[in-house]
Amino acid sequence: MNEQQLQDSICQTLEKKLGTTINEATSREIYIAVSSIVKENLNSEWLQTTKRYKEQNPRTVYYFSMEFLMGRLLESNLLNMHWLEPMKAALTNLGFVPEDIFACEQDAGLGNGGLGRLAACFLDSMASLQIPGHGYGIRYKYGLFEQKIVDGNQVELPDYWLREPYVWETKRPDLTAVICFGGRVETYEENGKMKVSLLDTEKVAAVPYDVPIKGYNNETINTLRLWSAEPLESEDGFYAGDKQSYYDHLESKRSLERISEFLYPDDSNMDGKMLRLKQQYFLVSSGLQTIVKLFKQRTGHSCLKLHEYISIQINDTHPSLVVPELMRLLMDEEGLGWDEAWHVTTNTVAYTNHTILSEALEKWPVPLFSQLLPRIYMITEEINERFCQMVYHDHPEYRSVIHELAVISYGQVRMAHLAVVGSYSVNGVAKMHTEILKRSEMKQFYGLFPGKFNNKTNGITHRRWLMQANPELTSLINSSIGEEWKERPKDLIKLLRYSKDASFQEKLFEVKQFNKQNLARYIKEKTGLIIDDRSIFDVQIKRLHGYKRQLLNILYVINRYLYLKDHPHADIPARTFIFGAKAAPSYHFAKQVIRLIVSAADQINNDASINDKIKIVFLENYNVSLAEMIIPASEVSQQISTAGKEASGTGNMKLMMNGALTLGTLDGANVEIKDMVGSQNMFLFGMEESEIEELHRTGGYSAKSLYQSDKRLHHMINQLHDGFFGRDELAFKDIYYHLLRDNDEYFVLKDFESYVEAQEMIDQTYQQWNKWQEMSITNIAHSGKFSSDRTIMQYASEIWNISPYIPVPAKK
Ligand code: 26W
Repeated sequence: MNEQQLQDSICQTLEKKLGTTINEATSREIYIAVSSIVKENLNSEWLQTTKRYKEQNPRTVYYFSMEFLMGRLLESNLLNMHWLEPMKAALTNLGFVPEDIFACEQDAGLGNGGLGRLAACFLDSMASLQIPGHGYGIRYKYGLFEQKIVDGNQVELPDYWLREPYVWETKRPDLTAVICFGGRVETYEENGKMKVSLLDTEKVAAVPYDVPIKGYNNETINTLRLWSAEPLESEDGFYAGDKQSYYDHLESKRSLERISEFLYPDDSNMDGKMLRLKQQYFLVSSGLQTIVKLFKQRTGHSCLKLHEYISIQINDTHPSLVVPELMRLLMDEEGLGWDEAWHVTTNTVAYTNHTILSEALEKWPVPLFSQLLPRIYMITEEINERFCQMVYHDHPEYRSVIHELAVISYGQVRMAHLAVVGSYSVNGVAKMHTEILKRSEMKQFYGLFPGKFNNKTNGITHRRWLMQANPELTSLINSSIGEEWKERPKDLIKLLRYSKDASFQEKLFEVKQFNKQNLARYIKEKTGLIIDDRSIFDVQIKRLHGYKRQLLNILYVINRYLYLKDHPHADIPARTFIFGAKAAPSYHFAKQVIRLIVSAADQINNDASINDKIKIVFLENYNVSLAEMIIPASEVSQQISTAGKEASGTGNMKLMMNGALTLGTLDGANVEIKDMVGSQNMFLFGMEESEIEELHRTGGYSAKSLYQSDKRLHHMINQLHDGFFGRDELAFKDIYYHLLRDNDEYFVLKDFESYVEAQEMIDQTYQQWNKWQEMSITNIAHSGKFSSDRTIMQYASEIWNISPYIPVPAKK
């Protein structure tokens, strides 16, 4: 549709559907009109794709994830449909600001951070590469909490994102599945075969809500299927009047419906909550039941061939119950024998590991697990038994460590072991991360199954993170190297030709200034703070966690401030330090760090004596939409995790793609960024992973002696309780103890000096205008490698055995 047609269509929709006119409509009504026009248009293409899939029955991948951090969908749908430009024009003609209309959409915040956003980027890439691939997740009523800062502290508000109807979803009650919890297992014999039945279970309905995932510049629309727990309408759901009272019955029904109520806000901290295990089984069972049913309908084959048509990728261990649940369906429902079912299962399931932090490894206490899922527990025990037998007989060299490898051990079910044993592929998310898995974390499993292990370095969709978030940079790129890069992001490398081109550098600078002014305006609106758009925009945006070391950043800022107090005329460029970070509600230390950042901001932003050389901005409620505004305006990208701790990172890629220079450690995918751009185009600092390992091994690190011997550190750390923060004197004692008494788990003090040096390099380099631009262009040019299209191509060919479709050239 062209501009005029869109305009007419908006007016018609307002009148017919919303009973209003263009002159009276609110922004929200315009948003509803526009998005329903888009949705209607997608629906017919969606049907076509589904029809094609039905007829051709291609190999399909299902991406199982407890989190999909989708953000807003209107603008990305418009972009992928090639409607973005005409729609923006239509809205402008009608007297509206397109960005204000897009902002009426609530973020779908169904994820915590990196893992959930990765899943969203993967959906975009699968559809854009025309890979038959669908997402299966949970339709949480409440997404990740909304963060407010009140009196310097984080407070959490519920994110009731479904308050208004969600335009993008279609409820599919016809595909409802029934999920059973609890009960008891009875075995009996039938025709000489052992049969199992599960009795007296509590049942809940799983109702899917489908969201279309539109590919860029093609006709493919895949599906994100989100499951919602709802009351069962069958007789089973009614009160039978026997064992329980009516009210107890209602109560237990209610508790089952709470399964899809909210997303757990903990990222990287395993908490053995029964409800979370319920959520995991709920997702896995509804998804698998549907897949098996559809497979039989479409192919007419027995499930013995399931793995020839289907792969299931599990996003971390959260959905690893797919292994015993698929075994259950194949044996108890489809009549396969153990060996047949095991063959199918272990050729269907593939597992991605996203973390090596030990506190994040999922383990469930046996009593909880077996009570909630008695049949699944039986099968898991059998998997464990057979696996241990196999190791004992076939790998005598591992006999002494069987208890370390077992799926069930020390009264716990270890989900990572279940996932490794039950899948045909295990992948890490960056080269370094996969090497650590093979070398240490999963060393023994790697010894047993070397062929299963592989790397798939993460990626991000360049459509959302460059084309959509940064249209000005996109136009600049188009005008110099053409538009092929949109379909072949590696073509961005052609920009290298312009790295020293004065006119290109000037234009890049202007684009950055434009985006910085835009962000400065937003900051002023939200916080009242006026920031200098000529200062260096230095950002650290990610979940708050000890290992990500926001503490290192803010301690450095305090240190810089103390220096400026002593040297008010020092010739260093002004810097704006921008933070965005949510802390898990129960993570005390992380919340203290937020308080420290906000208190430091309070103190430093209001001290006129340093001539506005430092501003600190803590932006509340960091989420996908805020990231889309911050990233294009960023110049320094802080990726400063303790080496060996960040599995990959994906914010590092988004920032690099938008021309920010990385201040980072050799960790996660920073290593691969370095491989591409070279260390001369980044600011690297800090210990390497091997040095840290060495310190751990020898116990050769004492934060206290460093503190005692280093004057600067001493002075700075003392500020934590020496009156710098006035009323907050006692507030930061936990951070103080964390650093000194608990020996600085993440080596903040150890890396401090090297960090300061890297920061000084940044100040110097920024003053060499041409050099900075050149470095920035070099980073953008190499960022094509980090498109999730590359990642998905690798999953498709190396894990899923699905041939990606070669896209046709862009429509003009
Ligand atoms: C059980 C609680 C829990 C919840 C979430 C444990 C672990 C997680 C995730 C694995 C945490 C996560 O998001 N990991 C991040 O995954 C990104 C995508 O692969 C990586 O880029 C990040 O480095 C990694 O921290």
